[in-house]
Amino acid sequence: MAHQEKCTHYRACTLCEAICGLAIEVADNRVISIKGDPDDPFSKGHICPKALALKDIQEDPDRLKKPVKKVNGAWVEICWDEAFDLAADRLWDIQQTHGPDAIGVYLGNPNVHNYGALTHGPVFLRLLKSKNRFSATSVDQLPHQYISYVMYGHQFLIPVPDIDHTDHMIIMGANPLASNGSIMTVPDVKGRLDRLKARGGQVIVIDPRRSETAKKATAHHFITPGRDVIFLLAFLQHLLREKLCNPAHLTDHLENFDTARAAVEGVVLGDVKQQTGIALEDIQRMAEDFAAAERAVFYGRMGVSTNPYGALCQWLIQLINIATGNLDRVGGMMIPLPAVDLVGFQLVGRGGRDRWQSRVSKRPEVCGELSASLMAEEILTPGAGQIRAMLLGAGNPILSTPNGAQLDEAFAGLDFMVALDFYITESSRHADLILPPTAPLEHDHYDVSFLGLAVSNVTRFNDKVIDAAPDSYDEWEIYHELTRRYLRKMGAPTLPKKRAPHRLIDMALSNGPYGRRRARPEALSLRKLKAHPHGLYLGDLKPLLTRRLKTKSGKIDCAPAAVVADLKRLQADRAQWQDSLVLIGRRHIRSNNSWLHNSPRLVKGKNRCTLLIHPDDLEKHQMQDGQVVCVSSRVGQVTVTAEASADMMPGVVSLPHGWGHDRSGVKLEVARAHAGVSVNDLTDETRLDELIGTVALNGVPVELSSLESVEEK
Ligand SMILES: Nc1nc2c(c(=O)[nH]1)N[C@H]1C(S)=C(S)[C@@H](COP(=O)(O)OP(=O)(O)OC[C@H]3O[C@@H](n4cnc5c(=O)[nH]c(N)nc54)[C@H](O)[C@@H]3O)O[C@H]1N2
Ligand SMILES: Nc1nc2c(c(=O)[nH]1)N[C@H]1C(S)=C(S)[C@@H](COP(=O)(O)OP(=O)(O)OC[C@H]3O[C@@H](n4cnc5c(=O)[nH]c(N)nc54)[C@H](O)[C@@H]3O)O[C@H]1N2
Ligand code: SF4
Ligand SMILES: [Mo]
Repeated sequence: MAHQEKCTHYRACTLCEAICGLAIEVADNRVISIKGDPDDPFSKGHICPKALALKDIQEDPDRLKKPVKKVNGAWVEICWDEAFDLAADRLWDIQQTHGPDAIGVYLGNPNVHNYGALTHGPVFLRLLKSKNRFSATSVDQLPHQYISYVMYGHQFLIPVPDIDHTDHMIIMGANPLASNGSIMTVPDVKGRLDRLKARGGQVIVIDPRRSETAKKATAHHFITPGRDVIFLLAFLQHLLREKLCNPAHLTDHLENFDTARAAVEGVVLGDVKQQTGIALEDIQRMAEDFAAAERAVFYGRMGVSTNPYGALCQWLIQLINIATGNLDRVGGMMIPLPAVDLVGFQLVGRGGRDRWQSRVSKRPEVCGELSASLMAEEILTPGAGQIRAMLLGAGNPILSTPNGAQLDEAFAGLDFMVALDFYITESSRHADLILPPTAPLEHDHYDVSFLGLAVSNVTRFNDKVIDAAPDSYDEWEIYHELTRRYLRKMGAPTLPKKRAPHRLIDMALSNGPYGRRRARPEALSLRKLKAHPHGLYLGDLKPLLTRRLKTKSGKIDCAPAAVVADLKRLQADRAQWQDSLVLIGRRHIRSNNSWLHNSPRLVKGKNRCTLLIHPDDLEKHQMQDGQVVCVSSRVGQVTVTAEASADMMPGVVSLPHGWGHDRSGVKLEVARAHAGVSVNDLTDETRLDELIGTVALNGVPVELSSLESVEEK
């Protein structure tokens, strides 16, 4: 092959929500180097260690490039044509025999980072007409979507912190210094928090662990896991009772504010310190400081989302921002206006709840899907409508959803599974057929999801960086082929033509808020974006939520009936609350959920899959730092090294998720050598936010024992 000159491609990173711009040097179709792109107007050169793993994924010998089919327990490469036919035939036959719901679908996190999956996946999934749809949403951001649906009228009208202009930020249950931000697309959060503090602002972190973010903050308070709802009620009650409320510009746009006030004030809190670990006076002082700040924002994420009261928490957080006039205001919580405007262009549904129920335990659908916690019972419980086959799209639910061991058993008994994945993982190893899409750098990219959650209005389109091997399929092409073959089975008279996702983006850009139809002659188009591969800055966030509300009344519903009613559940639960040792999760800057542990450069160094525990708790259990201990919960047990850490709240232990790569049949050589254990072998599929089915991944009651005492039993 003739030697090619080195050239630099500019490309957004798709490995987390921060979507940093990268400058990737390539020669001979190989990545030479990956650096931050200083000319990206949003990320300005920021990069984290994970971005370099894009090269490892590209060159990973374990990455599948051709479809594989399981024959007598062994994987055999087959051609794409045979693979598409096999998938369509099997799914079709199963639906013909057992009905549409016999196929379950689970969609994982990388779908939202891959625009081809978003444009073409839903077309195929609609054909399946299965009510058994699951995704990572119910182990993640579902409370945000649901609360936006009930209060603002659309699941994707999700406000984000205007971090660059605020003077006062409370961060509850998020660790953006490790995660790089979530439901807040914010490259270089560290730099932004530094600037916030440099302008005299306050950053207050509420977290059961003195996290990396807590260490950067001006103040940190330990909170007992799962008790944030009490903190938030105490905070809001103080604002309401001390007349610290002033919704200001929002006043004419609110409905049911007095109902919300009565509901919140009606909760008798009892001993707040005993329930939350934080003194009532401290919470009240925080409320006063928040109300007094010129521009303030209250932000809550994973720790309060994956919590038994996640929806209540997100509702109260919105109310705090509303009551202090900080919603839809510079320096507060604001709505981005993305160039591809899913909400305005009606490209996705508004959301909903309880339009159907799960078969076995009759739990409600929320925002178009069922809780991932129900997957195993829907597979394992016989009867009409039982799931017999699964379509797994970019997900690894055995490591990422609760009671992974039970799901492992359930997947093993399926009649058929097809997985869209380029790895043979803990989950896809159960497939009969794996369809591997191109790797992240091998397809073009427009960030349909995260530009809509960005702390500035920005946009960028990037071409692929590396040419995939001939006869490779992008995610959208896989879905397109599946759609065609399924339609053929259905006897459809015409089949859809191939329409690449970039063409849909071009159309959406033209019709969007910066498009040809609105803003001539400066209009955005795909052509213009292609000419600006570093991305284009479209301006700071502006107040516009009140004009975009999609509720029937056109106002913000401050007291959605189902949410207010859920306070009763909280009241009933409180009587049963016990103080036991509880388990929470954590993320590390060099991890990415379950699927980057095959990158040698990311897993090197000291073992990170350890149980963090306060030294006093170690002593209480007569254990030592570095000892291998047994952690057990209602659903299972794992053995793991204990690591003493004064950063933990006493009574709380922490284990990261996404590990546990030693299951038989996993084809991830590097990950197997750094297997760790899966925290989701401990998380409990029955611990849910009962209102919407989000899994309470945090605050799981656990017991500790030393290995010797386990062996004696
Ligand atoms: N205990 C606990 N559990 C958690 C969490 C927690 O904090 N604690 N976090 C939860 C959260 S927030 C999330 S988002 C979930 C994530 O859970 P999942 O989405 O189920 O799992 P991932 O680990 O992201 O695995 C993604 C899979 O997609 C594959 N993949 C990567 N890119 C692509 C692509 O472009 N196309 C296709 N087809 N496949 C691809 C990878 O190889 C991998 O197998 O985990 C959740 N689970
Ligand atoms: N490096 C890295 N970055 C990632 C990911 C990754 O796996 N690795 N995953 C990405 C994904 S999919 C997501 S959704 C985002 C998530 O990003 P974040 O929302 O920032 O999530 P975490 O980093 O898990 O931080 C959650 C924090 O909540 C705390 N916490 C646990 N339980 C409670 C509780 O009951 N109350 C309170 N107040 N706090 C609690 C934990 O100690 C932890 O510090 O990160 C994304 N970015
Ligand atoms: S912070 Fe996220 S988007 Fe930025 S380089 Fe790291 S992984 Fe990529
Ligand atoms: Mo997530």
